[in-house]
Amino acid sequence: DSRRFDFEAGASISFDNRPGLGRLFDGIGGLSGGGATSKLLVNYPAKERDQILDYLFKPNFGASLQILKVEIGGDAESTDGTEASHMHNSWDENYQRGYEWWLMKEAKKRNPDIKLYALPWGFPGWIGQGHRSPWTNVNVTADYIVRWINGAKVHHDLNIDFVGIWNERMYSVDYIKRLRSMLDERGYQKTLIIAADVKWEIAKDIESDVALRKAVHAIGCHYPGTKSSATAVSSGKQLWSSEDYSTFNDEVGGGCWARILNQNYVNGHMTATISWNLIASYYKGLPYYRDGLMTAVEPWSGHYEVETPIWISAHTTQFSSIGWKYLSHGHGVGHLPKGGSYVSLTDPAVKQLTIVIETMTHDHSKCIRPALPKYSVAPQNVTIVLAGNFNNISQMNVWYSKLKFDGSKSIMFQKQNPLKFKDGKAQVSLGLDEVITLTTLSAGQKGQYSDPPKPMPFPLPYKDNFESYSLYKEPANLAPQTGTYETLISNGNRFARQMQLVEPVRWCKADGIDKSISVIGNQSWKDIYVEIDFQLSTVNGSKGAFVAARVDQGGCVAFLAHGIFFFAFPDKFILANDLARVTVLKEGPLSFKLGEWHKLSLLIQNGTITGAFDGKTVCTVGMPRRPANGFAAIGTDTFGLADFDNLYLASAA
Ligand code: 147
Repeated sequence: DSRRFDFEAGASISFDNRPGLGRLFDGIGGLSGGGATSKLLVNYPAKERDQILDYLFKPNFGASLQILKVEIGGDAESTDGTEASHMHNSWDENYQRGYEWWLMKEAKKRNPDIKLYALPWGFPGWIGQGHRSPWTNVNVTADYIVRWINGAKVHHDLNIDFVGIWNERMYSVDYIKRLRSMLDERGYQKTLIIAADVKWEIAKDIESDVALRKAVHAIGCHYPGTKSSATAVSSGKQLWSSEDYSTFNDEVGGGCWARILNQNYVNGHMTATISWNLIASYYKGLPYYRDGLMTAVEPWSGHYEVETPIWISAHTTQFSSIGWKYLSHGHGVGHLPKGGSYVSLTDPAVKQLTIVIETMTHDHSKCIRPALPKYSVAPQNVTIVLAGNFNNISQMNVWYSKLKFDGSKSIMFQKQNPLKFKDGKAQVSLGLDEVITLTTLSAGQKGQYSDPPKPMPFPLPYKDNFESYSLYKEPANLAPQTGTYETLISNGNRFARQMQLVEPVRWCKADGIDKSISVIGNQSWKDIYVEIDFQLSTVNGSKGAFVAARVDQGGCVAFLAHGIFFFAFPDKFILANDLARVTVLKEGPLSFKLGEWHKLSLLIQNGTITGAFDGKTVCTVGMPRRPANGFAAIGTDTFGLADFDNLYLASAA
């Protein structure tokens, strides 16, 4: 092995198409949903919102993503909130809800070639037909999903390229086959199935079932830790890391993303990697704060942060296209002698060449999961040898990043002098925690807008009469954790209605309770005043409504939230220390009718809780020790229709 002898001068790694190319490249993407991860992005000021969307989607500008994966809303909590279903009930169909339609259109405006991929987490209750599974009647579920795909086309002119099965839950082989046949029957032959967004287990089923093999386009695995199963590799299917990353987006997050973008192919033959999530646009205090490619949590100020994973993405996305191919292992793809990895990609004509090298150290590139086995990386010199079609390349453009952990500023996606090749050879010197792209392409740009506005806390006082929203949209800043809220109009007045009638087919593993809750504001609030007008519907109504403060949690465990909850029922009020009302602080009489508007307010100030109904105090109670702080919230006692209007929040500090 000649490499042993010139090791000091630098081991050689060669890039050669002659032994044959590797797999087709399917792209790098981001995931909006699973759930409500883009919630706060929607009502950003137009200028900053457009800038953010450019950083995510605009080609040759920022992350320049090649795939956008979205949740098919299911009216169920799916991590940071619920996303609205297009069919709350079997008799209902509506394609104007939520924000994923809008997001897909914004992505397509910027990059018409971006691929769209959709996947459900939870489902509305009626899909389960009395069971906690979407597989009770696979025809019903396939119809529900194909309607969504058809709605995308008919109402938004969006072609959905890929559709998944059931996020991280057991798939049904019968369903997958039925989904395929129904897509074909309804003209969606081009919408391809990715299965099954769990681990690699479906590879075994595909091995033994020809019809399933035909139905499935690619195998999607979550958090593969850069590895795939032998059965998956030999299945002949494209392999995707269809959800990955989910790591705090500081420098370590950037390191994680750099390592897995390369090594998912090097170790696992995966040809697409999708970040959960696309953009961290959910309140601090909800699960997995900042686990996105960038952060935008202040629609009121317009402040946002472009984080390291944006520029790490750019190293691959700005110099590759879906339909390019990786070079083959050992001839342009592999591990570096002293640690780190490299991949390379070429266009269909095998003329262009893009090489991405990463040297992420262990502790600076840990992802949330799975555990990262120990390994070491040392600085090294490497001789790049270009062979075959690439032998006559005389220079390559160089893009460089170095993640810093010593307090100094990281260097992100910096264009450097081209690397000159002599007889197809050039030396590169590699340090630690670096990403280097060498490319024959001359496009590429580090997009830059002037600094966004300064950060600001959630503004108080805050008023929302819901008049500014389009019909069926979710009110801004109210983040539903269970239940689903949308803007409706009656006698010229817009208000928010809780729409969900029955328990969903949950995605969350915990059982939950049948109350709905939307949180708003700031999880660090202590003393606060919260006011809402509400009415309980005479038909399919919820049994009661509440306002709350100091709500300490959301997400899959929202039903366990503690806080101060002030419930109104037609015949009584209940003040409770938790959403489930395990601890009741005070109860008393109240009298009102269904189908009438009333005002409910809650004040927490100087250790005292005051609850009022239609402006009259009905209870005054000492504030219990816990919780010390939390969100404001509104909600319903049971699923069922209830209307809300004139939300008002004010400081009581
Ligand atoms: C994933 C979900 O698919 C996402 O919606 C989001 O919740 C994300 C947050 O990291 O996690 O679900 C997983 C939850 C737990 C594991 C893997 C994925 N796990 O423990 O291995």
